[in-house]
This record gives sequence, C-alpha cells and structure tokens, in this order.
Amino acid sequence: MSELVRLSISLEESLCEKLEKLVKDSGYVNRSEYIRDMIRNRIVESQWDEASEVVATITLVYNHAQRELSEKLTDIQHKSHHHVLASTHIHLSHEICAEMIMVKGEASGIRALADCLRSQKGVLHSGLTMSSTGSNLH
Ligand code: NI
Repeated sequence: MSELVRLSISLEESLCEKLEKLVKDSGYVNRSEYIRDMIRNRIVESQWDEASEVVATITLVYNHAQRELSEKLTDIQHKSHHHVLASTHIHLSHEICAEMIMVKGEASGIRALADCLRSQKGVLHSGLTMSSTGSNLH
C-alpha cells in the first residue's frame, strides 16, 4: 500500500449532498473509500478500450435445440483456449441453457470473443462484464 495523500476538493453544495447520499446508500463507511472506488472504476473502464489485460465474464443464454449450437460454442472456446479460464453450464429449462464463461486477456481479444459467441444463431441473449486484473489499482 502506498503512502496516503490528503487532498481537498471544491464541490457545489447540492453536488456534495448527492455525494453524501450516494456514500450512505451504498453502505460505505466513509467518503474517502467511496471516492477511491469511484476512481478505481474509472481506471478500469479506461482500460477496456486498450490492450490492457482484463478479467471478464461472458454470459450466454441460448436455445439447446438449435442445431449444432452447443458444439459451435464449445469450438469457439477451444479456439480461444488462451483466453478461457473456466466455464459453467446451467440447464435452465428443457430448451434453454445458460453458460457463464470466465475469461482473461487483452480487452480487444475478449470483446472479439464475446462478439463471436453472441453472434451465433440461437444465442438469445449475452452479456459481457469486464473487470480488471487489479494490477494497477492500488
Ligand atoms: Ni444445457
């Protein structure tokens, strides 16, 4: 942990009240911790368009009955085995499957993998949640 630096900022009263409400409603113990997390979030978001490494989850909801779809999705993951850390398959109903795929790699590669998976015929919904490897957040 690096040394703490104190800084003072100027805010309009109304904005400050909103900040206090956000801090309180989010369950943070103090303002500093809330602002630290806000800054970290912005750092993480700024990395998503760059070549920096991210950790992410790709969620797919798809139709099990769609011909060869399961095989295709597995195939795509095999081709990206250097990105895929793990995956979990859930049978949601007779027809519908969900798959959560945990991945790590450069943001552009992860985005391309998510796009490739979501564009397969029979994929009903997909989500990409990107985070950070945390290496430059402290
Ligand atoms: Ni299934």
